Amino acid sequence: MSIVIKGGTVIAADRSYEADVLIEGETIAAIGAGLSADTVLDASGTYVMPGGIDPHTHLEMPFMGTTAAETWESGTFAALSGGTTLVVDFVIPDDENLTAALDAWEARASRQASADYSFHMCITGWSEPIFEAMEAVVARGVNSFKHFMAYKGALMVDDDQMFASFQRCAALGALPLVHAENGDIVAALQQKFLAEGTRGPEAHAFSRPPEVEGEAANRAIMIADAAGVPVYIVHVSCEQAHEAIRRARQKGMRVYGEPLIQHLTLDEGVYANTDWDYAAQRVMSPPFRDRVHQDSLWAGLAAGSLQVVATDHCAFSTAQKRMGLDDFTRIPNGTGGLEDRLPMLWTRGVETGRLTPNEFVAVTSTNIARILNLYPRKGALIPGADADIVVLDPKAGKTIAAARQKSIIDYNVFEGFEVRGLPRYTLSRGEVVWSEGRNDAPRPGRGRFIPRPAFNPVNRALSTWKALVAPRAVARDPSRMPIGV
Ligand code: DUC
Ligand code: ZN
Ligand code: ZN
Ligand code: ZN
Repeated sequence: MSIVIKGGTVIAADRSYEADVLIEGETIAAIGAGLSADTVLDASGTYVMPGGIDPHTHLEMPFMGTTAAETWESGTFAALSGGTTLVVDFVIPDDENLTAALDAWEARASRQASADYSFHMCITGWSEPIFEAMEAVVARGVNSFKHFMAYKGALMVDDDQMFASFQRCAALGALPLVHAENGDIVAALQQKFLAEGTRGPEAHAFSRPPEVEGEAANRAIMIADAAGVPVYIVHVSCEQAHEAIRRARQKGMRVYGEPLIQHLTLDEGVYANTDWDYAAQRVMSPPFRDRVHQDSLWAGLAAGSLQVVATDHCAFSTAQKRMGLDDFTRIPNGTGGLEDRLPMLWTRGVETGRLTPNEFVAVTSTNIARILNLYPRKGALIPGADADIVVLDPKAGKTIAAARQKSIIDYNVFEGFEVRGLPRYTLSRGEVVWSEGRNDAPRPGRGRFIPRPAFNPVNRALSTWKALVAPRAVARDPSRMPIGV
């Protein structure tokens, strides 16, 4: 069984050209002129791109006394309908048994996912068993570990725990990720606003100003430098954090920054809305910021100081949000975006001239494939790669509406936004899994776990702490060279 995508313009991160794409089985067989196959997909007038990769989701995650309502079934189908073919979800362990948590995530995902998936492991404490378990986790194809610098008393790790874990990542060839917000300051500000009687969603934003994010981003970067390991900062929302990343990269450090489509397009004014539900539905951490910060994030994507656009899809129903009706600190944190990321970024980024189509591909797919060691199986349209493809029609548009979405959430933070750049087709490992009006049902269980092997350890500290981390002699496997995006 072969498929040819005919008559479109192939958009890669580094060039654009007119060509047909031939798919045999699950992979790309050839790209060129005049190709033929059993099935022809008409791509005239469209852009043919590597499927979107969303490296930041929380499907069915237990969090803040409830569980994110978006399931693996609904979330991965929403992803495919919006051109995203791979999600990387965060495993949160209950205790020191990291592999048991990985089993639990894998069980949910394998039964329900219609898109491919991969995992990051969260490090929420530090102990000998966790140190040992990290190696077993890497052996199972999870080469990245996330650290929360916020959520004090719950998920937060402190500096000594983070430094220990970062050193372990360095030795294992794994990539540390951080949620950069100073959890001590957030906790103090939350208490201050509650004590003053400011209990609504607006206080959520007041309690998490850009300074707490900038401080934590700087601290994580310096700790990574001391440990001699690259670091990836999730949901960069403000200039202060972006500035820290820019400065570190300019000094030669491997530091990566990921803005979310929500922070690029929504601003803090949403928290002043007098409709409590409307404001609470938009409570996430970090909160949305003003336009100055949005401009900084857009500039970073164009300049290359920020590399990836994700969603942090962590979607709660309105009923769940109401857990915080009289106390903003109890509103479950999180917003959705999986289904809308590509069209929103196309409309607000490419159509406005802020990003080129090639930059769009880089920040939605290719860069993160390289950073997470998925490349070139994912993130590239080249012979031999998985045929994960989005055929994006720049003229096809819609008005975003919760009433018509694939996500099972009862609202959408982009409600009423006009977007263009919808997928005419989405292919996952050679199968047409979405075509408007035709493939419009989820196929639970067809998604596969995609393992991500460790990198060769980098072990290069630039700071005066260098002596703490003597470089280890490692056998260099050229297929696993360190990331560089
Ligand atoms: N932020 C959120 O808004 N939700 C999930 C976790 C996080 O860090
Ligand atoms: Zn400690
Ligand atoms: Zn986070
Ligand atoms: Zn998150």
